[in-house]
Amino acid sequence: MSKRVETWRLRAKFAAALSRMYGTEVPAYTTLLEVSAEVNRELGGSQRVTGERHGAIRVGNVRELADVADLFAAFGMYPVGFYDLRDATPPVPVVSTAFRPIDADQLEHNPFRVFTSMLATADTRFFSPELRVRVERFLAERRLFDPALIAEARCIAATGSAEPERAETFVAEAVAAFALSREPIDRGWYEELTDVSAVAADIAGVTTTHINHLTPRVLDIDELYRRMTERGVTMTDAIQGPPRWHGPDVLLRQTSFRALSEPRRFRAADGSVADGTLRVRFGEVESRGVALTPKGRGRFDAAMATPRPAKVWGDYFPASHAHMASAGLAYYHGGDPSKPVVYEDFLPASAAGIFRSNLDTDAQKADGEEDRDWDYTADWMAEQIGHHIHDPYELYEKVASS
Ligand code: OOG
Ligand code: NI
Repeated sequence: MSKRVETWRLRAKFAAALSRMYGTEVPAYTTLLEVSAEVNRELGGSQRVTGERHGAIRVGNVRELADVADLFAAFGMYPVGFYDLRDATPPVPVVSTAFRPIDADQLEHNPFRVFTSMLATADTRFFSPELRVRVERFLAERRLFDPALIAEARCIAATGSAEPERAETFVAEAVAAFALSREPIDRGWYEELTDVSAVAADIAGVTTTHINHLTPRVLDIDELYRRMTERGVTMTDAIQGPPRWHGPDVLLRQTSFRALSEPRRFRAADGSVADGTLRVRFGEVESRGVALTPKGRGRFDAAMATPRPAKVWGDYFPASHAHMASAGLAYYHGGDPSKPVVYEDFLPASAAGIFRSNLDTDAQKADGEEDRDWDYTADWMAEQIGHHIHDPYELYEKVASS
């Protein structure tokens, strides 16, 4: 009998196959991969860093999110953290989690992660009760994933491995679920949602989901920014997250560029179908630093809240890992300051910035509706999708002590 394929191998295949698909869909992504690999090579990047990616997807409701959770569990990716992007300025009408491996050895094998957002249709600031009903009906009628694919994912997750004969097709079918669709888009519906929020249109204006971006990790994001600009790719104006400085890099720094318009087909009210374009996807690159403890994160948030974080960074953070460790600001493997624990998660303010960098318009609040539906919480989401949502700090504690 041939050997079963473990979840981490499935995850590595899934990440690689998504990357190949996205490269054919968004050519600028290939340029980004080339430049990132070049920078990493020059800086002696490890195997893990060069193959590392995160993706982003967006879904419409908890049923779809539950399917995503079941599907990703087959790849050893579990929901970690809860991000409420409605809190951002300006707000984005989604709540999110990130699916990723959670154990140190699994992260070492392949750390692929997917930031996954769900449309907050219950938030009356964005959706009038009448529009909410129509959006929810539209979402209830579509099916993002073949039930057979989800059933198979559940089996794989339960056993922790797949039959070798099925592994390739399982991965291929999972990847296909995130391809950009050629289905005609109902123009009137898409435009109505765009008036509320471009994100709402991207999520609920179409009958499928798609990879929104795939992001390589680079060791020097400032250098990458320079080289992409040299190649004529216009990056969005800023690098999101903490400033560059001479001390240890913390958490996550990211930057993005807008993808070009992509051809899509639209159906008009009279039923006729015509070619058009949409500009919803983009390129992004990230560099990752050390994971901060709650105490370190408190300092981070305070520094980021100042008008010029770069100017005051040294008032908030010591300039060496040894001092970071002794002050209890960051996680280190076995407490050894030469072994920082990599930050594996995301930053809500940056995530909202990434969403925004890609939109022509911000979300419009519904007139006179200042009420907010507070029901979206991590516990609520966990219960709805039937999966525990891990607390990132607990995971870092565990990784640091293992
Ligand atoms: C997700 C944006 C968040 C990141 O890297 O912070 C994100 C999205 O645009 O769907 O991917
Ligand atoms: Ni991203």
